[in-house]
Amino acid sequence: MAIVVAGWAAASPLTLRYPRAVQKTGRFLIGWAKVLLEWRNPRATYPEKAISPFFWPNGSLPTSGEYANLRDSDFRDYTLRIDGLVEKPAVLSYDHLKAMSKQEQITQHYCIQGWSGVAKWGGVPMRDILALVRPLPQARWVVFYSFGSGTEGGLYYDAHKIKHMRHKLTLLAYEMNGEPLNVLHGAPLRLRNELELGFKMVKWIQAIEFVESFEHLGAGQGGYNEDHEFYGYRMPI
Ligand SMILES: Nc1nc2c(c(=O)[nH]1)N[C@H]1C(S)=C(S)[C@@H](COP(=O)(O)O)O[C@H]1N2
Ligand SMILES: [Mo]
Repeated sequence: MAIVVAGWAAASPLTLRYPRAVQKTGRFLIGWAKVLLEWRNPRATYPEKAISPFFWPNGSLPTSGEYANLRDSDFRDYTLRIDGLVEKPAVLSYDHLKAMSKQEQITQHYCIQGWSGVAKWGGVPMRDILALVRPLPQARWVVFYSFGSGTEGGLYYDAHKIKHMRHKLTLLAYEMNGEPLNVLHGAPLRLRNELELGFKMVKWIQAIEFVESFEHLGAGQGGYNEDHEFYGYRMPI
């Protein structure tokens, strides 16, 4: 412990000064190992009795008038825009999404801060969305844009590997524990990608874009927390 604390104290002046370089060095040193970890499926589903009585919330709620109006009319007028590198861009209404075939799963959510929680999620599998919009061969990443901002301002977003969107547990969830998803946990729609950590599961989704690379978005690191908190863009559990 003493060695770890001493090493941390000695390195901090440098790591605080050059966080982006530390982020890139980390990716170089262990990024490949994280890719290997994505091959393993997490212990995916749990029984009803495992559902957590309290599920910790995280993130800043959207503050825009647009979001407030949608929320006040129970998301009746909500539409999800899906575009970018796809054959058939789409704008799907809340009713349309709920009329698509629903999938339910009980899974564990892991936040990088160290807490976790089990909940039942219900929604539209991303593979069905892919079948609808038909991504072009160049599409490698799928970017989820929120209605909400991150803690330091600027739109919250995150990019996901397209392969993960075909995973059987990747969901656009509109239900949590059998109830319509509440505002705190991401209404009307939030992502579940059970292969990744919590910060990648964008809440209050307003649009989805298929891209070849994410370098032109934000600070170019693949997501809000990757840009602002220097996290890696792949965070397998
Ligand atoms: N739009 C948006 N989505 C977000 C966040 C956020 O700040 N803004 N926080 C993320 C983090 S760090 C976690 S752990 C989960 C928390 O989901 P929960 O509030 O349903 O527990 O949401 C993720 N999605
Ligand atoms: Mo998190």
